[in-house]
Amino acid sequence: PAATILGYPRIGPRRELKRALESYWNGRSTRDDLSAAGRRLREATWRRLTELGLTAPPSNTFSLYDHVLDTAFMLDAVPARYRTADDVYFAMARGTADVAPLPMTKWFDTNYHYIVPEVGPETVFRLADDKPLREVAEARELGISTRPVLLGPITFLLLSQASAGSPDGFTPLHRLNDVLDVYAELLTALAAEGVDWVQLDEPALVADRSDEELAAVRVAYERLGGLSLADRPRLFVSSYFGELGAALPVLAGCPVEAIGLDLDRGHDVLARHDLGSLAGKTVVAGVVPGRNVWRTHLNGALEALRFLRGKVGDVTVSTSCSLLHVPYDLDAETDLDPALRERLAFADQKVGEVVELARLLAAAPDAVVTAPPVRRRPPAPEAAPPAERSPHAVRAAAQAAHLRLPPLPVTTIGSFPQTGDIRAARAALAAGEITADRYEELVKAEIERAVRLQERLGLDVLVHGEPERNDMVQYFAEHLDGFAITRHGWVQSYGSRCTRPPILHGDVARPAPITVGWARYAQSLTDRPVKGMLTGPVTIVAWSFVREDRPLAAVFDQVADAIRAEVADLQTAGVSIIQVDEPALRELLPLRRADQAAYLSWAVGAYRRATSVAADRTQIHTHLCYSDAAEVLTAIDALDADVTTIESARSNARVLDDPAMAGFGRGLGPGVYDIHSPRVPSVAEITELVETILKVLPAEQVWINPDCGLKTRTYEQVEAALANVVTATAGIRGREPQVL
Ligand code: THG
Ligand code: ZN
Repeated sequence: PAATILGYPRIGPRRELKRALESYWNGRSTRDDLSAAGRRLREATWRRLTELGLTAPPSNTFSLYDHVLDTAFMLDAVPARYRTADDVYFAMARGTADVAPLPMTKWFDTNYHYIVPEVGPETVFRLADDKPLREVAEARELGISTRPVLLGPITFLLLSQASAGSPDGFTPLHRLNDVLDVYAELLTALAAEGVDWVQLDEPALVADRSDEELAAVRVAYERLGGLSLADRPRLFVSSYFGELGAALPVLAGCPVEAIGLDLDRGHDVLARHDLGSLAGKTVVAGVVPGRNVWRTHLNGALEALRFLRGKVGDVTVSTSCSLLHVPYDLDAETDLDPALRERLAFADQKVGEVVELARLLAAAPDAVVTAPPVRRRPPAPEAAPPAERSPHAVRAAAQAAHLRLPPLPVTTIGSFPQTGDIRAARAALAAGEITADRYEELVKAEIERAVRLQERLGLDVLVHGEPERNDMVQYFAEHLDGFAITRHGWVQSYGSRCTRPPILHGDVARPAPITVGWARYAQSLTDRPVKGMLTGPVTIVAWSFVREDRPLAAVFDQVADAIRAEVADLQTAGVSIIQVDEPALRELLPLRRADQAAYLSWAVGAYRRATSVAADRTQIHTHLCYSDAAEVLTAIDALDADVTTIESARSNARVLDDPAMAGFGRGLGPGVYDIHSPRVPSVAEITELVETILKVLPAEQVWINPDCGLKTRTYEQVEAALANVVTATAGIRGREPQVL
C-alpha cells in the first residue's frame, strides 16, 4: 500500500488494558476475561485504522505487556525457573512469590521499558506460540487483511542478555541460526495463512554495530529472504530511532522486498550517496514523526518523498516509528488552547497525515528535486558556560560545619508511598468536589505522617514524601509556563503503567515558587534537615513532548533557569539540602557514540546551570535510576552534585567495581534496599551490603539510602525496611568508630 504506519498504541484510548490487567492480577477476573479485553482493543484498532484510510493496517502490535516479552515467549526462550508458574508469561514480566521477574530496561532512547529476555547455550528455541497467526486470522474475520509486525531476529538477540552461567565469550547472537529456524517456520506458516507482507523491526541497526553484528544481519536476511516467495510473505525490514549507517548497504544487498527508513531521527539518510542501492526495493519512508505530537510539515515531507522517489523508485509513506510513543487522539482533548491544538497531531491525526501524504505523492509529478531537502531545525547557539560553584572540598567543609551530620548519614530518595486516599483527594480536587484548602490540609497531614515516621525510625536527612505530586515531571510542568497538560494523553511506560507526557510548546518560565511552601511546612515539623526535592532540567525535557521550532539547547536553558529559580528560593527559605533528580540522564544518551559527548556536555551544562546558584553550604544531591550508572559515570562526576544516590542493591553494589569509580571524590549513596520488590531486606543483608561499599569507598563519602523512591511500596513495607536500614547503620557506626 502507498500509506502505512509501523505500529499503534495498545493500552486503549481510556487505558482499558490497564484496567483489564489490574483486574486479572488482583484475581477479580479470569485469563479469558483478559483475552477478551485484548480482542476488543485489537478489533477497535483495526476498525479505526481502516476508517482512517489504511488498507492493510499492522497486526501483532498489540501486547498484553510488552512486545519483546511476547517474542521471547513465542520463541520459547523461557528460563526454567518460570516454567512451573501458573501464568508463565506474567511470571516473567512481574515475578511470583518465588521468583524475581526478568529485568526491565529502556527501549532505546524512549520512555518505554521492555522485558530483557534471557538466552543461553541451553535455550531450546521453538515456535511455542502462534500469536502473530492468531491476530491475522482474527482481523480477517473482521474482513481486514493485516501486515503482521515481528521483532526482528537481530534486535531480539541484541536486546537479550546471556543467561547466568553462560560460558565466557557467549553472547545471545551466537544462537542466531537456531532463532532463524523458528522465524523461517513462522514465515512459512504466515504465508500459508495468506499473509502478503511481514514487517520485521530492527531498530538495533541504527546504533553502532560491530562487523560481526553486521555479518549476522547479512546471515539473517539472506536466510529469511532466501526462502522461496511461495513459502514466505514479502519481507519489510524496518529501522527506526535513527539512521542505518553501515547497516544500510548490508540490507540493500539482502533479498528483502522493502526497507524502512526513519526520516525524522535519521533525516541525514537523504544525503547519502548510496541511496540508489535501494532501487528495486520498496522504501518505506518514515516522514511522519512517531516520537512527537506536532503536526507534520506536509510540504517538507512531500519534498523528501519526491526526492526519495527520484532516487529509488518505489516509495511508501509511513510514520518514522511505531505510534506507541504518542497518545491516541487529539479529539479527546477538548480543554486544550485552540491555538495549540492547531499545531498538534496525536496517533490518529498522524495516520491521517500518512494517508494524505500518500495521496499528494501519487498526484505529484516525478521529482526534479536533485538536492535532498534540508530540515528547518534551527542551529544551536553557543551555550553559555555554566556558572561555577566553589571546588567540592571547599563546599564539603562548609556543609559539614553547617549540617553536622553523623557518619554514614541515612536518607531516602524522596517519595513515600502514594496512598489511595491521597490519589482520591487529588481526583476530588480536580473534579471540584473538595476545595483547595481541604486538599492542602490532606497533603499536610500526609507530609506530617511521613516526617514523624522518619523521625521515629531515626533517619538523619528527612524528606517530605511528595504526596502533592502525581508524577515527578507532570507536577512541575503543571506549575510552569510554556507547558500544556493533556486529559487523556496517556503513553505506555511499561506493562499497565502509563505517563501523560506534558507538551512543552512555549517559552518556559516559573511564574511563582512551586515547592517552597511544602518544603517550609515540612521543615517546620522537625529539627532534622528536610531535603528540598526538584526534578532536573534534562529529565523534564526527556519526559515531555518538546517544541521543535527552537534549538534544544535553548529549551534546556529555559527549563534550567526555571529550576534554578526554585533552587534559589528553597535556599532563601532555609532549606540546606536540595536534591535535583536526573533519572533520565542516561536514557537520552544518543544511540551513536559519536553523538554522546556533545549531548553529555549540554545535559551537564543544563544541570549545572540549574544548581550553580547554590551557596557553598547548601548541599546539592542528585539521584539517578538504573544500575548501569557506570556508563555515565563521567557525566555523573561532571554534574558536580555534592551527593549522588544510585540504584545498586540488586547488583550488590557492583557499580563500585568500575575502575572509573576510583576517582569519584564526592558523596555517594549506593542503594542498600531494592524498592522494586515487596521484600523487606534483613539487618544482616543490609549490613553486608554496607560493608561491601565501605571496602571500596572511604566512609566519609558514603550515604545510606534505598535504591529509588518509595512511592510504589506500602507504608508497612517501607517502615520495616527503613527500620532495618537504620539498625544496620547504627551497628556499623558502633563497630567501626575508628574507620568513621
Ligand atoms: N515519570 C515519568 N516517566 C518515568 C517515570 C516517572 N519514566 C521512567 C519511570 N519513572 C517509569 N516508571 C513509572 C512508574 C509508575 C508509573 C509510571 C511510570 C505509574 N503511572 C500511573 C499509572 O499508570 O497508573 C499514573 C500516574 C499518574 O497518575 O500520573 O504508576 O516517574 N514521567
Ligand atoms: Zn530511581
